[in-house]
Formats: sequence, structure tokens, C-alpha cells
Amino acid sequence: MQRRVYLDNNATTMVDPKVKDLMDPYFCDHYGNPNSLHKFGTEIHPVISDAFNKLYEGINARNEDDIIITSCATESNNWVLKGVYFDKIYTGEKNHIITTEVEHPAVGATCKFLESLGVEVTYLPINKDGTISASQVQAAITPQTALVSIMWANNETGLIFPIEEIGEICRQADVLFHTDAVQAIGKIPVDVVRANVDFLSFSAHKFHGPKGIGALYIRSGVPLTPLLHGGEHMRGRRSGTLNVPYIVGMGEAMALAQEYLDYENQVVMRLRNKLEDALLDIEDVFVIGNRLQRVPNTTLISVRGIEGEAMLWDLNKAGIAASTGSACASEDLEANPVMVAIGADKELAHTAIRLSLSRFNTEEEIDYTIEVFRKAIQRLRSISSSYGA
Ligand code: C6P
Repeated sequence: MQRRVYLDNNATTMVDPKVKDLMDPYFCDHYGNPNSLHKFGTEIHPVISDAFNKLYEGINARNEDDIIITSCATESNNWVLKGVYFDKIYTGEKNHIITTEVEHPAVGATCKFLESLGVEVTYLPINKDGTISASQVQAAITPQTALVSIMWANNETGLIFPIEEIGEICRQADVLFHTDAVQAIGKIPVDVVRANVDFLSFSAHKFHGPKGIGALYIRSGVPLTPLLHGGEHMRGRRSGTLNVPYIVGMGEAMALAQEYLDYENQVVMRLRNKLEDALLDIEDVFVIGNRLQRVPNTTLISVRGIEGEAMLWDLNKAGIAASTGSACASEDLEANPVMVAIGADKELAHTAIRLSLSRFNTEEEIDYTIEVFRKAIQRLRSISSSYGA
């Protein structure tokens, strides 16, 4: 059988077998609707409560009412932006949202949609280091600003944004603050109280939970018009029958993510650094972003003279899964937008390869990847018309 090495964990992760085992009884044995009054329904209550405890402890929320289950982070992000639109902009109170140029489309495309409705949106540019500064946010806030929405860590570079400082600025300016923490959970500590966030989005499948379930943290007392109206589930905030097995799975995935946080920052980071160091030894290979400012599992590298897609093809032939950037942009052959924003020349921005590890990767897999990379670079450069010409 062909060897398979999965290094695309920022796109999605393997469900931890412990998570899968815990979910299993809620498909065919305990399948009641928790809103039903009979035993099939009521026996689910402690199970749901336990899962919520794990979720809110994972991000240091005050209580389970602060966490609302959604179908994914895309829904959570849409809900915050559109909810704030209905609460503060449609009403005529304010008319401005601040975000960055490098948000995931779940924020970026929603902001474009809101612009089409007349909302003013400021897209903060990232600096040469690939991040933004809290002072940029401070300078962009006006009396019209309803919401600041800035990701905790970038999905392509892994660079961490100064969320605590931005949270402080927003709180002082009395502006609502949302962070998309999809790529931060399970990789670095995430504390909603320390970061002064009002809203925080995440998706279970990025931290070894199932796909198709996520959550939105809403700080106690902050109103947000629902996106889904219906049967008044989740105290009327998000209607729809609760997805019990997936909630159980997301809760356990969150608990395990906290347990493995040290491992992630020691073992996974060491493997990532080993891979990075070996690739940096090759001429004209660059890594984007300071290692100390990145989540421990992510590397965005650039190999001069080789199109990212060509490199992916060689890696894929050898059974290694990587990407040229965000999975949802993998079918367009545009230059990597984050690299363009950092100021990389067009040619270099076409060479980006994202490698994202997880706690399931082994040293041996990394050694194999280094070997395959070296051979692929040699082969592809030898047939490249642009390299060394
Ligand atoms: N990023 C990537 O390859 P969903 O699909 O709703 O579970 O997650 C969306 C999402 C939102 N925010 C960030 C920062 C993300 O990274 C993602 C998913 C994947 O980078 C797939 S495009």
C-alpha cells in the first residue's frame, strides 16, 4: 500500500479515535431529541451538559450559556457579522466594521456582502511581518464603528495576531470585538476573558473533532440577532434540533485539545521546526513569518522557481498531503493572497506551499517528507525554465 503522510491539518484533521468512540452510542442507542419530555430525550441532558462544560472550560468562558452550537465556523462568522448588522447598522446606530485583508472568506466575503448593503468596511493591511498591530486597529476606530473582526491566527501562515491588545482597545472604545479562533484552538491557549472578546468562532474539525459542527462564544449579556429562527433551541439564539453525537464529539475534542496543548507546543513544534530547518538548508527556500509568532504546527514555505501546484503534485505522488494555502482557494491558480499582502513578488507568491502538522504526525513521517521534498526540488528545478536561467 502506498505511504500516506497527512500535512494539511489546517484544512481539516483526523477525528481522534477517542472522540469517535465517545460519539458512537448517540447514533443508534441514545438517539433521543433532548427537547423531548420522555426518557429518550431527558437521558441526553447530562451528556449535553458535560459536553458544554468541556467547551466552555476550553476557552475559559464563564458558563455554558455563553456557547452556542453552530454547524461550523463559517456559520459562526456569518452570524456575528450579520447579527451585528441587524443590531447596530440596520437600525441606523452605526455604520462601520473593521477587519483585515487576510481573513478567511467566511469573514472576508461576508464583509463584501455587507458592503453591498451600504456598510463601510475597513480592511486593515498586514505589515511585512504578516501581522497587524493593535495601533492600526486603534487608528481605524471611529464613532461609527460597530464591530472589529480579526482572526486569532492566520490559516495560511499560522501567524498569531495580538488579540489581547486588540481586545483591550475595543473594550476601552466600547466597540464589539469578534475573533475567528479556528486556527488557534488546540494550538495555543485561548482565553476569552483575558482577550476581552465579545464573540469567538471555532470549528470542531480543526482540532480532531467531527466536521459539520462548530460554535460561537457570545459574552454574557451581549445581544445578537439570531441567524436561524425556529423552534427556540439554545434559548432562542440558534434554532434547530441539537446534533447530539457531534456535540459530544466536539466537547471531547476540546478536552483532548487542552490535554495535548503542551505536546503541541513541544513535540509538534519540534517536528515542524525540524522540517522547516531542513527545507531552509536548500538554496532559495523561504519560510514566511517569524517562528516565534506562529502557531506550533504551521509552515508556509516558498521555493523559488517552482510553482506551488507542481510541488504539490510531486508530494501527492509520494503520498504526502499539503496545500498551496487555504483549502477553499485550492482550485484557483492565483498567487497566494497572504504572500502578496506581505509584499512577496508575484513569482514567489505562486510558489507557496502550506505544511500543517498535528499530534498524529511522527518523526519518521517528517524524515520521509524532507527526503521527498529535496528530491522534488531538485527534479522540478532541473526542468524549470525560470530557475537559474
Ligand atoms: N480553513 C483552510 O484550508 P469551516 O469550513 O466553516 O469549518 O471553517 C472555515 C474557516 C474559518 N476561519 C478560518 C481561519 C479557517 O481556517 C477556516 C477553514 C480551511 O485554511 C479550509 S478553507
